[in-house]
Amino acid sequence: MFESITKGLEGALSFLRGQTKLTEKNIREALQAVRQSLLEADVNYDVAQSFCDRVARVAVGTEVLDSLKPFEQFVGVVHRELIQLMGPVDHTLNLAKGQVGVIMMCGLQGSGKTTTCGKLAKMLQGEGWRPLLVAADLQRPAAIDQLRIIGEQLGVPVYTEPPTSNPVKVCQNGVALARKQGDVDVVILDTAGRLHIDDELMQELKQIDRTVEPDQVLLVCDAMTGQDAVNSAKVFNAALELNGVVLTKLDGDARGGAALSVKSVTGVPIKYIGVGEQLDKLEMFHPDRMASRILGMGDVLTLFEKAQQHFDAEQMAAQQEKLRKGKFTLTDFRNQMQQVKKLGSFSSIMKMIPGMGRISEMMNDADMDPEQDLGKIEAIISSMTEAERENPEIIDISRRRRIAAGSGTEPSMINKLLKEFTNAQKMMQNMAGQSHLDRLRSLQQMASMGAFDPGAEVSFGKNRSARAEIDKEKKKRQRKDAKKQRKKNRR
Ligand SMILES: Nc1nc2c(ncn2[C@@H]2O[C@H](COP(=O)(O)OP(=O)(O)OP(=O)(O)O)[C@@H](O)[C@H]2O)c(=O)[nH]1
Ligand SMILES: [Mg+2]
Repeated sequence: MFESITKGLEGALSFLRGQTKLTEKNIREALQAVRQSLLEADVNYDVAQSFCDRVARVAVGTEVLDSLKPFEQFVGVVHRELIQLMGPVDHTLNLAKGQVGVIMMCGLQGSGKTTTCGKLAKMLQGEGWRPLLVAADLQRPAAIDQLRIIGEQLGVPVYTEPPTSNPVKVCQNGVALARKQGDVDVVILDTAGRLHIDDELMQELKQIDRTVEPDQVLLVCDAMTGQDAVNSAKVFNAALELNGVVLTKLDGDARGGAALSVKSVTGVPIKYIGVGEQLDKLEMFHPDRMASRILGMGDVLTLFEKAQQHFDAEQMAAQQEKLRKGKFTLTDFRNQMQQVKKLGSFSSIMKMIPGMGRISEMMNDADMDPEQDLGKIEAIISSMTEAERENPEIIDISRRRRIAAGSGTEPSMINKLLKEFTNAQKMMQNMAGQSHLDRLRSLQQMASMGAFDPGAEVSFGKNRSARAEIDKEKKKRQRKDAKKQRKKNRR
């Protein structure tokens, strides 16, 4: 998501790295590069222009803070203005318990309407609502079956009529049925798409809007189509007074043009974003988090929420307890790996951690495949007996050979894994013994090394490792503390 615009902005902003002061001249030069990278990302021309004008006004007028470098100060302004551009936050669907809310989905062909109907039903279901899906796309006979299958997957009812019926009638009948039966509190209408905006489609949608009076009309836009998505949003909004946009396929959108322009051009907020084909790949849109992602600053909040949704709380608590008692085994190691895997691919997780997006890219460039490595580790642990997982020290040469054969790896890899595991075990035991304050201090030290600054040159691998850097900091602090103590004792 947004790889190319992130790279473009990084390049544009790095111009300010070597500067000691923000001046009108260097701000102007940096902004020229920012504007160029926005246009390359397919951001609407007027939007890019007025964005840069605003950043210039704010940056020039900003008081120079001694504590911030010019680069940091400027990135701060760009971050805030990006949030302004995409915001404010608006996830409201105006549903109320005891009433039947109606959400109408519309959009061009293939934009992701039907899939998004399913994703939204799943999300609402998770929040305790009882959805009904209505198949009002009678253009393609297969569309009805597509929605029916999605409904079956989710255990959500789907209202259908034969393809010879009329879409307006289907919507009216579906909503009437929901009101009568009383076991549904939100109806989601899946309407037909067209290759291009045409009058017939608009008339059909307007008629549904007038007769059914949905509480929400949401436009589904394919982010990959950039400015075309924004232009179609303008036309749909003129005809239907949209309540919001769902921007789909952001997982494949490297440029970000639609995400950055849609609100500004149409005045309609982005409410949700689609980040994958599966039905759980719908997220609420947070302009601040999106701005952080675009600037390569990560998105820890989304990662945290995902973890809360996907992690098995009981299992985690049990593992914490084992950790505390110093009983962390290979079985726990595998369990944790499996839990983390539920969050998504390795590279998608890395991108959400500040400063890590780059590292993941570097791994890709170096042809490293963490996904494959993790798969191998899992295979190795699964090829061990229960006793071996609990007491890895019993793994001798012949056991090692057996495990390697069972997992399709080499005995040397088993050695490596056991060594890594012993290190991880030690580290975890240390962490478990640390107070909250100590853990915070470790984080602070990492931050001071630039680990959370997207542009900082964090040394890793070939140079001094992050661990050594932390140890050095720790020793320095200890020496300082000891000196203080000696001084105190002398008094
Ligand atoms: N990668 C990705 N693919 C998506 C996303 N949303 C939808 N798709 C895919 O886009 C294609 C079209 O999705 P549909 O839901 O059938 O689109 P539609 O708007 O209902 O299409 P019509 O009914 O033909 O107008 C499918 O292959 C979906 O799996 C998303 O957020 N990310
Ligand atoms: Mg469809």
